[in-house]
Amino acid sequence: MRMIIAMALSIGASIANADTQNLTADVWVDNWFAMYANGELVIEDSVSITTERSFNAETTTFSIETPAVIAIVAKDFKENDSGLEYIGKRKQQMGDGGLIAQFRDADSGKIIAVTDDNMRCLVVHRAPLDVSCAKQTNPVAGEGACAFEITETPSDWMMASFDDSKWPAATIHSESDVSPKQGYDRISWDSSAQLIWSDDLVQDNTILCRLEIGG
Ligand SMILES: [Ca+2]
Ligand SMILES: [Ca+2]
Repeated sequence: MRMIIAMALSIGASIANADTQNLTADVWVDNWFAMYANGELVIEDSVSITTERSFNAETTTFSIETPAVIAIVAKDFKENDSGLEYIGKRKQQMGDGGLIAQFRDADSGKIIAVTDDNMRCLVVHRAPLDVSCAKQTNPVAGEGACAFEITETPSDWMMASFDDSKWPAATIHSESDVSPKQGYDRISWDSSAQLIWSDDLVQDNTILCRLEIGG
């Protein structure tokens, strides 16, 4: 009996030692994202990626054990693997992406983490490989200028244990380059939170990004 009590006490102590934190996240992505915390899905953008013009911010509160890894898959809208949007219309274009997020302590409001170039992002969909594709009258995904490049998404890329040391650093982009649309102005962004993407806002359509909190 004494042993059982001792075990229960030690389990209780280990739970108390884990640093659980309630975070409120603001996330804005052109056009769509899903966010994981320590491998668990926290939120998916409420506006489907199949919506051509989907600009919206999401705010959510969740609890994590720190140190933690936040993983975000971000997608610029594309009509097909050519990477183009408004295909066949006067506005036919490549479209661009953009991502910003901030994480506050849900109780104190203190900023805990933000998107910036300390993050690492891997490009997993790039198209068109030649920008002249956007000028073609009949652009066909995978043909000529409209070739695309898909990089396999590692199955465990969102796990805290995943080694992202070979991924490139995220690139900070200016507000004027991203020209963030609806939803962005609804959030009071901390001055440290940066708009990020890979180094190419236009041709890189899907990126996987990781951010460490604490530790
Ligand atoms: Ca876009
Ligand atoms: Ca694009």
